[in-house]
Amino acid sequence: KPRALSGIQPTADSFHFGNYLGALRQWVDLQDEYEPFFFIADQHAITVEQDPKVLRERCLVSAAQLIAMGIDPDKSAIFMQSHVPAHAQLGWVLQCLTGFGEARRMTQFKDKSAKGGEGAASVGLFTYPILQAADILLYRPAVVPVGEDQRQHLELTRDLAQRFNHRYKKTFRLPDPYILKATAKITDLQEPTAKMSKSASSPNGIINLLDDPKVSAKKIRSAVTDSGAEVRFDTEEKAGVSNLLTIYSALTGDSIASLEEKYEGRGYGDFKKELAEVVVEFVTPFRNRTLELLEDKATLNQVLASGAERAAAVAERTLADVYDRVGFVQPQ
Ligand code: AQP
Repeated sequence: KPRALSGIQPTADSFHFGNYLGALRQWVDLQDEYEPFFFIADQHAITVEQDPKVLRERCLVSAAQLIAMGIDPDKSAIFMQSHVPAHAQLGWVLQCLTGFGEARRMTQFKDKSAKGGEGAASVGLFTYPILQAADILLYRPAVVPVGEDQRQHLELTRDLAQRFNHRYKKTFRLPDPYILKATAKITDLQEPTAKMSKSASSPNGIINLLDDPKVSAKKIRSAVTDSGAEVRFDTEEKAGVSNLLTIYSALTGDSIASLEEKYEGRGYGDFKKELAEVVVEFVTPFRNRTLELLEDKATLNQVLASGAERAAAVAERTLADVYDRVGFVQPQ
């Protein structure tokens, strides 16, 4: 089977609808067709300051959420990035292959360092896309399921793979991003042209999977729409309504067209109220399952240990090839 690989940062108390609909749902769907490797990017998390106690807790909550949403530890290797040292080791080799100007062009660094100024950002935040390239290339995956915001990093990954293959010997597979157009960018409920993001200005713009379902329902009901009254998909004129339609369609499997028809002649109030019910129906069992899984930390840790073992077996083989090809002496 071809492999699939992706990761997610454990940097919030809960994953949000952007993470879920943009990427994580695809992880679940790809499990049968691909050999999947899914990791929690704790090393990426510390590119910005983290409270160690909170980070450790969030790592386990992240693992529990992945399992609760349907990532099956028997099918998929679920692991912590830091448990597989080959990520950081290949990251170094790839850093030596990356141009400074090339790294500078990454828009996410520009965005994320904008607040405190470039001088205040860590070097790790700057080189993070290169570590991400290592995360991916180690597993020689065919596809990397991510949201639209990761497209540029995937392009860098392909460039670095190609450069290495060309300079040394064909070692890496050029991975394709797996981005579902319909849900590639879920937007903020209060600011419907911006990406739904944990660093959003208002918590009311984000639906967290682990929030109290009543709170999520309220956030949907108070989502920003427009002064019109027609439930119609139009990202230019009706960004808010379009985003809600996207979420509605993704959660129910109903097509956008059928939803437009369903709400024809009815106002936004009805539409939002019924979407809120759909959301509650989705998040309630998810949240209960996650909390249940968190009661048995020993089992969670065991899933992570066996995931890391499976991942390391693949990653170490790739790293050995890389070390050999760049001219390192093999330890005897
Ligand atoms: N709004 C979104 N729409 C679609 N996909 C999204 N992803 C994130 N936000 C959206 C996808 O989720 C996966 C995990 O992303 P991450 O671990 O890099 O988390 P993130 O991008 O740091 O999440 P945030 O909330 O967007 O954080 P900040 O505020 O730090 O930028 C990725 O596949 C991503 O594409």
